[in-house]
Amino acid sequence: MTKTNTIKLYGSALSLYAGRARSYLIKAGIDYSEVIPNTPYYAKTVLPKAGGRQSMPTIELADGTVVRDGAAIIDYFENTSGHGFSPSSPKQRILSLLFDVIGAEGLLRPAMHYRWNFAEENLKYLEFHFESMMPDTPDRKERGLAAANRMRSAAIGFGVVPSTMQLVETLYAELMTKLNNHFAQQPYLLGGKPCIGDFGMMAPLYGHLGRDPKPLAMMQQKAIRLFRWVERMNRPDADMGEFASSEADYLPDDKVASTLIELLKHIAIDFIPETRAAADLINTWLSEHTDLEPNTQLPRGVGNCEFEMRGSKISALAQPYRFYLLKRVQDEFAGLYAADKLEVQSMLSACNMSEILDIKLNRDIGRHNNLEVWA
Ligand SMILES: N[C@@H](CCC(=O)N[C@@H](CS)C(=O)NCC(=O)O)C(=O)O
Repeated sequence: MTKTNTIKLYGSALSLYAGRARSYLIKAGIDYSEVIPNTPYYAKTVLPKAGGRQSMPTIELADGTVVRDGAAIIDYFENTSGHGFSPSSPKQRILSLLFDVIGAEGLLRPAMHYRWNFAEENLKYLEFHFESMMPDTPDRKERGLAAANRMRSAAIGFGVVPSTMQLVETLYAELMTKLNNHFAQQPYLLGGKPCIGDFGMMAPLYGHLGRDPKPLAMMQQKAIRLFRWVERMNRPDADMGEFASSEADYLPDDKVASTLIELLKHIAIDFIPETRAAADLINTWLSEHTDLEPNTQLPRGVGNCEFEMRGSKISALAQPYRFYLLKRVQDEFAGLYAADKLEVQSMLSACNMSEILDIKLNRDIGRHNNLEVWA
């Protein structure tokens, strides 16, 4: 039975971004009910308060307040409950926010590839879920199929095409190994407790890569420790029985595991060139759109940027939202003491990630009416 008077999470089991908010709600012990946003009530009452943008996750509080966007949802609860999932020391704070960007925006290629390009393993499963997301009308099946087809073609925009598939697979196999190595040493990214970055990483690693049949089987067979992290992230307790130490807290003294540095070095292979190319393209676009009024909604993408990695050319949608999240890392860095800045710089340089502090858009992004907007 759906509980009344609790928080409603509008999402779907299949949704990449809903997986991030759901995991947070579970770990924070917040009572919630998950509902698919396909009802007349949602359309009439919730959607207008969500800036008119139908995106999952969106939450509705008992008093009718609506918060749309995964980062905003987590911010809302962090702000009202004392920042329980934000570490307090400099390197760990930076990494927590950086993994949030990487999870939300940086792993879309493997997430889309292993969902959409394995029909034999995934198709029936996807059809069921897309149909379930549609209102219960006689044409539910057709509408589900149409929505699935729209998503399949949108996925190509992130840069997975026949000529890049092999590279996407190779990089993902290496990523699984690096993640697996880390989660063999530590239950969560920063030790015995999840941080904001863990929730960000749940976006691609649960809804798609840790749940769709094809990549789930791969993860269970090739990266058991990573699979356990995914499972752990959806459980209310720390769920780390296989680790000898049971300290449910971040590593002491701002320590960062060496396995995390190795992981970031690998992620930098495409994250850095893509971030640089996307910023260039969006900044050019901004210079051609100087008449945008403040509070104009951000477009999802402004066109495709091109970059090279491991000798292959990739063309991928340049999304301003990546820079909305990245600015949070940069703002955090700007507020550090000089000595802490040096420590953070040396850590980022060891992972080939130094540039993330400098790559910026020429116009700030804010939030208005539950939408990300140009400031
Ligand atoms: N920035 C948003 C993105 C949410 C998002 O794109 N969700 C997908 C499902 S995983 C969706 O609802 N897409 C439909 C749309 O954006 O119109 C967040 O982090 O919550």
